[in-house]
Amino acid sequence: MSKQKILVIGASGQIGVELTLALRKIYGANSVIAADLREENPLLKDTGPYVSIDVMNKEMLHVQVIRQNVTQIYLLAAILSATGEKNPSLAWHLNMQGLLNVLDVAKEEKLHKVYWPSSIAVFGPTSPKKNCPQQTVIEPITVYGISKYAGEFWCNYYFHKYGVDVRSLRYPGLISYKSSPGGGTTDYAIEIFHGAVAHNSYTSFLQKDTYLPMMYMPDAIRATIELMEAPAGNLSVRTSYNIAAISFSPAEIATEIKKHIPDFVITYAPDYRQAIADSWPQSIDDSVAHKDWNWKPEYDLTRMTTDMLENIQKGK
Ligand code: VAH
Repeated sequence: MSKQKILVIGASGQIGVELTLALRKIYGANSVIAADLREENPLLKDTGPYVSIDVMNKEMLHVQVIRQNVTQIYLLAAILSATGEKNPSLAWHLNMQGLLNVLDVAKEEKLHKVYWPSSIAVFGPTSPKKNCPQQTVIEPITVYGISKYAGEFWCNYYFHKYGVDVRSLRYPGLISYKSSPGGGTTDYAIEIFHGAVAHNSYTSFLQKDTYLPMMYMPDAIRATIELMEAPAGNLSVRTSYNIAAISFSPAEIATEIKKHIPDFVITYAPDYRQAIADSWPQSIDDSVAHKDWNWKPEYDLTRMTTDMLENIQKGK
């Protein structure tokens, strides 16, 4: 395969940091350029090149792609569900124009591949709650979900009309300890671990029986890389693939944490994010991803909880 040069836009974010580090392990430090509008995340320091890029500035993006001989772009920059509801027009503009800028540059420079994440947030209250299928009624009620669903159709369009090999996953809520969550409705499932370690307690902004599809970050990173390395001919989905790992509620994850921290106490104070969570499915059918590129998760709730607590306690 010709030498790859990967540009990760949004590299300082929750997913971007871990994806950049994983890609550098595979392709070599100098083959993966980390880019963000924000400062370089400390976890990326001295691990490879870092450039400041505003994905909304298409001309600047195009110049960087040419100057750095970029062959692949991973676009992680986005405004997530909870933050998006506070500033709908900014969320729509950034999530949509950022993607269109990347797709246009990929078309014009004939890039090898593009990765862009969608989310289970595309589903809405009229989608099936359990084992929500790849294709079903999809009527998102958040700006984030609307922008992700619209983005899926743009990816499909650029693939079929211009041959841009853009690939996408509908991430569930992603849980990690390395960097802060990004302003999503599923952030409680990260905050709860830090609350448990710091002061044996956490107040959940979602009700105790709010089941949501979730995934541990190592599974999400592996899914992303496995999708990007799959033979193009195996891929039947060019909007975005459902992927799944675990579904749990705040009460269930609290019970799992109590196995490690017996006096951990959870309380509940639902806020505006409850309505967003209630609009999403509780579990996802990812049989198409399994069929097309053999997707299989490796972390369940028990294994994730153990790993999260061990690493957060180490970092204390
Ligand atoms: C959010 N973490 O909460 C994101 C994710 C399925 C949710 O897309 O907005």
